[in-house]
Amino acid sequence: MRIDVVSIFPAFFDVLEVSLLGKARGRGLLDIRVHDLRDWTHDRHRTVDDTPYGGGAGMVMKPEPWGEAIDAVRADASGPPVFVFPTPAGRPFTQRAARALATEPHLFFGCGRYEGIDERVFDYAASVGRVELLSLGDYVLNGGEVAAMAMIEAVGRLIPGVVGNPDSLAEESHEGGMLEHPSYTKPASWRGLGVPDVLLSGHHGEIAAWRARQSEQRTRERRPDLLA
Ligand code: 6GU
Repeated sequence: MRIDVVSIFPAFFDVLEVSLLGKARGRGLLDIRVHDLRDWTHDRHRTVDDTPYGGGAGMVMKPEPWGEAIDAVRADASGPPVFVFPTPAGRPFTQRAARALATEPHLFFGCGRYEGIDERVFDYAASVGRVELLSLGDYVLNGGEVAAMAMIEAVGRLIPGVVGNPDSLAEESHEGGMLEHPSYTKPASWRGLGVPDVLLSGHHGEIAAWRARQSEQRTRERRPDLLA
């Protein structure tokens, strides 16, 4: 998969060089290219924002650098990417959304700052490809960078070969519509705290049934919305 990221803070994405995704990049499974939006400005101050039409607080990102960024990435690719714009005004980014994006050969992440990006940028991107406005949740971050990082990690780990053992993907929270069961490892007693007997019993059927009950109970307590 190819991923192009456009941001005025490309350094946010330096950490994509470490851990599982860093390894996947080294192995050629992920081709991640991070770009500075200011490279597509032409004035001395490399301006990317301006005051909002209609008034109001804050600044809005100007459309021209974004248009050039979109065109430059398109010109350098075989087909149109899916354009993802992280924004608290987007549809919820869920595991289902991550699975859908993981099947795409090419994603473009546009990271906005300030009060947002001129709306015409989304209209223009939609005229040349598919556009997804996606939100991590009901709270506000200072810009799209941290949200894009979360989305890139959630999508990247679903690409075949990135996570070593594919079985570990199937059993996670949000893959079966429920939260994952609790996990334990050695020692069997730690600071006076034990491990549920059933996990030490060796009865695979009973273990599976216990885990299923734990998943359901935990989902009922913590995330009743998932069961509704
Ligand atoms: Cl995707 N962007 C920003 N700026 N804030 C957010 C978000 C995204 N998701 C939740 N809060």
